[in-house]
Parts: sequence; C-alpha cells; structure tokens
Amino acid sequence: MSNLRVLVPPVSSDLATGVLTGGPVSEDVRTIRDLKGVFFDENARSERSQDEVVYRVLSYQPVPQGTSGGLFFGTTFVSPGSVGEECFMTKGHFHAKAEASEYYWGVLGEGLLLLMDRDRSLKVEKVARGSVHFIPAFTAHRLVNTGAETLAVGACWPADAGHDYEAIARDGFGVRVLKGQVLREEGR
Ligand code: S6P
Ligand code: ZN
Repeated sequence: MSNLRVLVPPVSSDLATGVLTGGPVSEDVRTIRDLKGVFFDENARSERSQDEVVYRVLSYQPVPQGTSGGLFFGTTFVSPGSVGEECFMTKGHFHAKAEASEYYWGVLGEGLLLLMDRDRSLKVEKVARGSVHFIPAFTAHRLVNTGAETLAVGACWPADAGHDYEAIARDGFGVRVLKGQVLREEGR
C-alpha cells in the first residue's frame, strides 16, 4: 500500500450564506437595466435607477458549458425590493435542452419559486431556509424575493441545460407576485 494525497477541493460554499469562494467561480449580475420588459409596470422600471442590482448568480462550472453528463453548482442572490408593487425576481427560463431538470434549495431569506410547464400549468412553491425544490424537465422556473432580506437559493443543474429566455420574454410567466399577493396573469 502507498499513501494517497488528500486534496482540498477548489471551491467552498458557505452553508450559512450560499457564498461560493475559491476558483474558478463566475459571477453574473442583473440590474434594473437588464430587466427591460420583465416587470408588469415597465414605466416604473424605466424611471428608477438603472444600476440597481436585482440579482446576482455565483456559479462553479468545472466543465465547459454544453458538456454532456457535467453538472454546474451555484447560488442566486435576489435583492429585496420591488418595481411598483411587484417583487424583485429573476428573468426566468426554460432550459435550452428542455428535458434538463434542476435542483434548487433555500439558503437565506423568503421567497417563491414559480414553475410553469409547457402547457402553462403553474405551480408556486414557498422557498425558505432548507427547502428543497425539484424542477422537472420541460418546466420554466423563476425566483421571487417576497421578504425584506436578500433571498439566497442554491442550485445544481446539468452543464448542457443552457437557457431559453425567449418563451418567457414573449409569453410571460402566467403569474405575478405583488407584495402579499400571488396573481394569475391571464391572456398574454
Ligand atoms: C440555471 C439556474 C440558475 C439561474 C439563476 C438566474 O439553470 O436556474 O442559476 O440561471 O437563478 O435566473 P435566470 O432566469 O436569470 O437565468
Ligand atoms: Zn435553470
């Protein structure tokens, strides 16, 4: 027998905050400017400070995007706030490889996970510290911060899932989350 070296993995996730450190960790930031057409009240969005950060995503992508069988790991941080009465949220997407599923889990804060299948059937799940969410194949997903603190949500998804933002940008999500209200949006 011979000694085998024990390695320290290159990336750590702080379980209390979801912050990823080490490398390589990438960061994507979405500001009010980037979210044109996402909120119901586009006037309210266009009139406020465009540089305000609505959410950011830290991710560890140890294999190239598109790698079959690979997995990515990340945390999304959605700031507290609203555009008009509508809570801050992510753009929302189907996966480009539509059959790719994903896990989310709540780390910090309070929010909702909006899920919409190809028939536009909706499901809304409460996100809280420790909640585990399976996002099935062919299902669009969007995070909404309904609380007063940052919402941090962990995620693990296939490296070849990709993002399809177009269907949501064109047809909407079928549900709007206002402070204290979850409303079905008809006929878009
Ligand atoms: C990727 C995964 C998340 C989102 C992130 C931002 O499949 O679902 O990392 O990319 O929550 O949301 P969006 O809709 O702007 O990509
Ligand atoms: Zn996804």
